[in-house]
Amino acid sequence: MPDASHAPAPRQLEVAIVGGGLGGLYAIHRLRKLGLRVRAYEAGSGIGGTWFWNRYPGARCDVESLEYSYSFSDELQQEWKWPERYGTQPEILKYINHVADRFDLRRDVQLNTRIKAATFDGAANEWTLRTESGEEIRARYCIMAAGNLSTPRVPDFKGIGSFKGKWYHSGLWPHEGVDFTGLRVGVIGTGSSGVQMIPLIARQAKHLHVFQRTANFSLPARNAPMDEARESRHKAEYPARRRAAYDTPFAIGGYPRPTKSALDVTEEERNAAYEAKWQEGGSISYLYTYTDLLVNKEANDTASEFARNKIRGIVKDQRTAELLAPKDHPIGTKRLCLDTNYYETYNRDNVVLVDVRSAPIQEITEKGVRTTEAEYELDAIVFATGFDAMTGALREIDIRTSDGAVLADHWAGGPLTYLGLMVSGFPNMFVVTGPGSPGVKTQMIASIEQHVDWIADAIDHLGRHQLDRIEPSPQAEAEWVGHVNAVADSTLYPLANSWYVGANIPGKPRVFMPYVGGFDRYKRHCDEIVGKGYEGFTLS
Ligand code: N01
Repeated sequence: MPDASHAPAPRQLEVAIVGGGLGGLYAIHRLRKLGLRVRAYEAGSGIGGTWFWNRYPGARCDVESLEYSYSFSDELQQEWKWPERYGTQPEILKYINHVADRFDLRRDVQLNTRIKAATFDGAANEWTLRTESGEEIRARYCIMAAGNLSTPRVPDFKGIGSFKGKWYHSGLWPHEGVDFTGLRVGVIGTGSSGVQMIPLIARQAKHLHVFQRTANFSLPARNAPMDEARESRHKAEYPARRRAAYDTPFAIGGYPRPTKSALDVTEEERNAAYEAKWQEGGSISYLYTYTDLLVNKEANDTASEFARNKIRGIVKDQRTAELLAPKDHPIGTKRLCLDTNYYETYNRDNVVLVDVRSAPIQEITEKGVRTTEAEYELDAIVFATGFDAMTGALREIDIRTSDGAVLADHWAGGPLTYLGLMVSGFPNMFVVTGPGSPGVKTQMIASIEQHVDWIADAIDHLGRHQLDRIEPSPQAEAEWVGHVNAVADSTLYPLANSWYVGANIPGKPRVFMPYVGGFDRYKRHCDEIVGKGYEGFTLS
């Protein structure tokens, strides 16, 4: 029997942070500046969160590297050199490690530590976190920075245990890499991860079957080595560029705001504009062609059809081209993919697209994948099947309070938050880029910095006023959730079966989770709430 008297005393902190990715690391830096005792707990054996886990071939950020970086230190943004227009996973992980060293963050990150439970003691106003190995950590505040796309999901296919080959998930990629040379490979899933890895796996594998249930729109990334002149110009104007970016819906600068409706111009003019954006590369650029692509179906149809025609022009086999041309959702209402030679890959002799919408996967067999039509013999299967997005990471932690509130119950019908930052009934627990926040619809690091700054200011405010508890009112929370949904309903986003609504997880309540009103509006709103004395929150 373990002797309780020999159990180590719980660690006492002011702020406990769950997650050692971009959010958790910035929280350490920011809160330390307030003189607080903080520590982040990270399940992985290294820092970096999403960029630590997602090591599949071709993993790369779809926001340009000059934008996708921390802005909190001008020295940092001046000294770091991005070699390419879009950062690869190894480059971004190297950057994150550099940041950790430069700001001495590692000493407050505990690796290989998964938080399994978090309980709030209402009398002491204190959270107790419990790790998988039973360690306890006590802290007045808890910051959940556990990521939005950090709970990989392998569909519950019958027979998966019987497969004699090897299988992988994009979000749990082996550190040593995978050599597919000479192998018969199957990739299941054609979201951003699948679209990035398929061209590279096709070049290595003997044969590649791509199992597609739903076609996704993908635009050319037009990746290239960093243009030095552009980099110097950008760096010379970094602070102003960041400010300008924060004044846009996606928190990404450098794209002129559209001024016209797609329906106010001739077809010829429209197609010329889409063509220019297609050649320029990048998703924001394309969606910024006209003001109404995400709010007016008729306008969107023009952009969707242009992209479909591009696919028809690239892919030689017209049956394959039609399968790849998405028709079930307006362009941009699911996360737009960016690719390098994705559609071209289907012109290779060793690549076959299998439509598992019309003939669904029935089971994984010893030999490979069996659909209702055929069995495909494979040596390796890659699941690019996505994540339990936005709520998965918190669902895996047993979060409750001493007066009986359980987060899983509170969120049974879908996640409820105020500003995406806090949950009613769960005082002193903050969430970084959670449901109800614009995070996933923006340049993520901008949202992370804005959220963490807001949280740090709130904690500082409480300290300066000898207060030790903050929580949103149920009414403020309900109004925010209503607003998030009303904003989504005024757009075309709800027309897509995406992970934004939890559609990829069987049984998950269908609720629109991200705030799509724009980073600029959101940031102003958060600031106004502070200006009104933390309106909607109870401070005590
Ligand atoms: O996952 P996804 P992801 N049978 O959920 C299919 C970010 N990200 O890892 O649409 C057959 O988008 C599923 O089909 P369907 C980015 O925000 C960014 O690719 O459900 N197929 C879909 O095709 C992105 O949006 C970057 O019908 C099944 C695919 O698997 C998010 O992460 C790179 C299936 C899952 O697509 C997630 O992207 C990578 C089944 N049972 C990721 N279950 C960049 O920055 C699922 N699928 C570039």
